[in-house]
Amino acid sequence: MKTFYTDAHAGHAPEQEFEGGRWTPAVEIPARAEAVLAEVRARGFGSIEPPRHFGHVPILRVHDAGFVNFLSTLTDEWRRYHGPEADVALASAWPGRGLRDVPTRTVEGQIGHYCFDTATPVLPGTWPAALAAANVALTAADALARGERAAFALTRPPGHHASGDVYGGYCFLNNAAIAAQALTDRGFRTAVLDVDYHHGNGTQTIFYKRSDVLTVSLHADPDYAYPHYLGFADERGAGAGEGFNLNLPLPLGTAWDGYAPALDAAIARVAAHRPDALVVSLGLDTYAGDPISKFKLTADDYFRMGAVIAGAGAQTLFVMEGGYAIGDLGRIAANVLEGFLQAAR
Ligand code: OKP
Ligand code: ZN
Repeated sequence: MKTFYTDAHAGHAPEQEFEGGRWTPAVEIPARAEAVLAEVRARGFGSIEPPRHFGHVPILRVHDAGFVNFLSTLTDEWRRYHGPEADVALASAWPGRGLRDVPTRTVEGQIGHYCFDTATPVLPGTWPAALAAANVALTAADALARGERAAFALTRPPGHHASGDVYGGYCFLNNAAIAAQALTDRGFRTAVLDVDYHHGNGTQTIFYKRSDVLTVSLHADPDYAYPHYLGFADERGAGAGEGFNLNLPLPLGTAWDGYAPALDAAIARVAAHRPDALVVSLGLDTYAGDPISKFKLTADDYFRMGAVIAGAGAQTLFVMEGGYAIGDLGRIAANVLEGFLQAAR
């Protein structure tokens, strides 16, 4: 299995995030991807290749042009408003209920329209890094189109919280959705399986009214976990997409005994869709040692996860999402890939 990677992600290196009423050390940092890269290289799964550049067209298949324009010019506009030294763009106000969600002339009004939380600082290097991650995912998708059984897009920043026109949750461009759309555009019947601890609200929203791309997610119940406002079991898709979104919210403290039956149900739904391509949003924050999450999977459980995913029988694109236990992150990511490869042969 090839891995696709570029060090361009390191341009997005937040020092702090605003969460829980205070500035805390950022957890979505370059060391995450570097740890995974080192372990994937050490295990020798296959070559590690740089992305090619696909331009804005495949990104605009998923994201709104105004949103892409806003993100790509945000630092410039932020500095115009807050002064040349300002390098952390973060919303201070949102168009909540009763207010008018209108396009305003200045960045302070626009940022609350395009962002949904305070945990996602935009720095001068953020847009190039986000663009590079989308290109990593697109290059890996192209490997599937060329016939590869599987590929690993080692992306950061992650993507699954970003919808067509809203960013947040450390995510800017939805790498997995962009890849899933590119595969669909090349004639693949496509499903997305999201195993990140947090519900992939962006991915769900992007495909919610469509039956061509199935979206399935296992995650911490939004009743107690971020992103709080989406990811409940009764969200099944709408219109033509009715029945093509499956949420499997899980309780606090879920370990493999509770996780495995839900993963089996998820894979059964995926297999019933008969996809040619399966895009896996590979979040690794379900790990017992994760600093921001409350599930209890062990390092060995990730071999099992990879093997179960192979059972879907589709060409599989792993796209990295969250996972913050940096000391073990490489090992658990590689365990998924190794479990998959052993079961898929
Ligand atoms: C991104 B990904 C919990 C605060 C959560 C944002 C989490 C974003 C997760 N106390 N803050 O899905 O791993
Ligand atoms: Zn997560």
